[in-house]
Order: sequence, then C-alpha cells, then structure tokens
Amino acid sequence: MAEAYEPENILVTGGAGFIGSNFAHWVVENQPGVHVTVLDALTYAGNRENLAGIPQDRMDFVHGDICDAPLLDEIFPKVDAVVHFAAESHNDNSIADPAPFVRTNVEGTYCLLEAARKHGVRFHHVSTDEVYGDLALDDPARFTEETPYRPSSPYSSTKASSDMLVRAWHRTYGVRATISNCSNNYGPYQHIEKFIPRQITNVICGIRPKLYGDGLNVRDWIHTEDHSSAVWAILTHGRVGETYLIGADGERSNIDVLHAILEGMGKAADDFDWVRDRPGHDRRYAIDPTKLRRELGWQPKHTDFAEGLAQTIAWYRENEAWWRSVKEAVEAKYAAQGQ
Ligand code: NAD
Ligand code: TDX
Repeated sequence: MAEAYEPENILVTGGAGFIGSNFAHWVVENQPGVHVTVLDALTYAGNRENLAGIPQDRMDFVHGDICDAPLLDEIFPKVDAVVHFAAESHNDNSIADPAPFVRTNVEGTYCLLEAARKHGVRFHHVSTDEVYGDLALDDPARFTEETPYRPSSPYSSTKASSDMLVRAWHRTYGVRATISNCSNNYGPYQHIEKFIPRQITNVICGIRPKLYGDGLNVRDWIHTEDHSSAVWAILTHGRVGETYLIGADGERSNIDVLHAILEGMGKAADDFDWVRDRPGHDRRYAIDPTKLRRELGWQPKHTDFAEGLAQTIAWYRENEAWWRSVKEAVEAKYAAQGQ
C-alpha cells in the first residue's frame, strides 16, 4: 500500500450522474474533512436532484463542460485532486450516435489531463471493465490488470482511448494518475435507460420488461456504494501510475437478473418480451479484484445481491417523481430501435 494521500478539495466530474452523485454523497458522509466541487454539464443523464441533501458548506456545484479549458483553468487552482466520472455512458446510445462519446470521453479526458498537468493536480480516472472486450460463457478466466485491451462498442472504445491518454500523461508528463476499471453498477439514481432500472420502471408502469438476444449474457454486478469506497481507497492509498480493477464477485446472466426483478415485484417468470439483440453485444464480463483486495485491503459491503436489488426496487417505487417524466421518451427511443 502506498503512503496515504489525503486530499482536502476534490473535483468530481460527472457528479450529477448516477455513480458520480453516489460518490459525492459517499465522500460527504464518510470523509468529514473533504470538500467536493462537482463539475457537470447536466446532459440528459445528469440531474441536480441527485445531489439533494448535501450541505452547502460541503459542496460547490459548477454547471459546465469538461471540454471547456478556460473553465478548467478557473477550477483547478482550487482543488488538489480530480475524480473523473463524467462520460457518455450508455452502449446503446453509442451505437445510435457515437459522436458525443468521442467528444466527451476522449476530448474531455484530454482537456482534464492538460489541466491536471498545468496545475499539478492529482488525477483519478474512472473507467470500465468493457475496455477488455468480452469473455466466453464457458471461459474460467476473469479480467485482470494484465488483460489486453479489446473494446467492442463505440462507448467502450472511447473509454479505452481515455485510459490510454491517462497512461501517457502519467508516463510522459508525470501527471500523478491512477485508473480504476469497474464492472456493472446498480443502485439508486441510475438512469432508467440502463438494464435494471429500465425493467423495474417497466413493471411499475405496466410495460413488459425487454430482454436482448438470448438473455444469457453475463454482467458482474457491484453496488454503486462499493464502487465509491473502492475509488476512495485507490485515490488515497493506491500507487500512482497503477490500474486497479474493481469488482465484487457478482456474475449473473441477464435472464437471472430479470427473473429476480420479476419475482421481487410479484410478476410471473415469463412476463417479459424478447427483443432485438444489441449489435456487437459483449457476451460476458468478469473481474478478478485480487489486486485491489490484497494491496489496499478493500472489501465490498453489499455482498447479498437479492437484498441490494430489493432496496433498488424500493428506491424506484419511492422515487417515481425522479424518473416518471422521462419514461415515455426513453421507451419511445428503444421502440424505434426494435428494443
Ligand atoms: P451517467 O451517464 O449516469 O452520468 C454521466 C454524468 O456525466 C452526467 O451527470 C452527465 O451530465 C455528465 N457529463 C456528460 N458529458 C459531460 C461533459 N462533456 N462535461 C461535464 N459533464 C458531463 O454515467 P454513470 O453510469 O454514472 O458512469 C459514470 C462513470 O463511470 C463513467 O465514466 C462510466 O464510464 C464509468 N463506469 C460506469 C459503470 C456503470 O455500470 N454505469 C461501470 C463502470 C464504469
Ligand atoms: O433493456 C435492456 N435489455 C437488456 O437485455 C437493456 C437496457 C439492456 N439489456 C442487456 C444488455 C447488457 O447485456 O443488459 C445488460 C446490461 O445492459 P446495460 O445496463 O446497458 O449495461 P452495459 O452495456 O453492460 O454497460 C454498463 O456497465 C458498464 C454501463 O452502462 C457502462 O457505462 C459501464 O461501463
């Protein structure tokens, strides 16, 4: 474990999105000496409401774009570290229109790295296991930090590109950077375009859930709160220049997850529609989190998926006002794609 690094002022990009807002809440609740500045463009995926309840003296909110270099020059002198979550994050959107993915994920990360270099700010880059491509269902292997990059989708290829930029800026310019590649997150505040909240809100609305392809694709689920604690462990105790994989041994097929949602919401196991598969759909993701656990002693708290899912279902039931106004448009977009 590296000597502890203790930031006092952190910039959280994408802090009004799903994982970034959960991270901002986690820091405010668990790290009393740390001040958070959120920078978020409030795209369709960002929602100021996600940060409700955070005391004013603990957080500043800046509405702006990570590609705006003059704005970064104003913010960076006030922070010691940036934790970079901002991204276009949805695979299906990247297939329909890749342009915003290249801009935000590649150019945006470049702009932040240049600002970090200029102002001597530490950099934690939040990335995904999708940079490693996919594994066969019968392959005993899991991804490790040594697995070669082999991204499949426009989304994952832009995330892979951003990881490469971070590595180069560390090696060439000495930017003090760490990278984490995490598996699929679930929990509160996730946009209803994503698999789990889409199906939960479908059931609430009386729409049949939609399963792509043969439903056997496997994702390695982790609760977003465990992602937050892992990112904090890497930022404060990780070795500069290193990559850490984050996962919580949560491999499940999509059809198993859907069956758990249907059962948890009182529906029959066959009460869903099979729909068109995602082009280039990755078969299986699986993380070997040995390095993170051994080197940093990190442990997930949410090890019972059924319980985490039940809490997530309850959250979407109790927070209908948070998602209801966008449901129709999300489903219309999917319907136009045959999904
Ligand atoms: P999200 O789509 O819910 O949130 C993204 C946030 O970034 C939004 O608030 C949006 O307004 C903001 N944003 C987008 N473009 C911006 C720009 N140009 N400037 C400033 N802000 C901008 O995404 P998420 O699911 O919370 O993912 C957050 C990060 O975690 C991403 O980098 C993603 O690649 C990574 N990640 C996600 C998962 C997952 O399961 N969702 C898993 C591993 C890694
Ligand atoms: O309606 C659906 N039906 C369905 O079967 C949707 C929306 C998805 N799926 C399938 C596709 C995937 O196999 O469910 C699985 C999960 O889909 P998503 O929620 O779109 O997630 P995924 O594509 O796996 O990517 C997610 O995890 C890695 C995040 O969106 C990424 O940002 C992250 O990097």
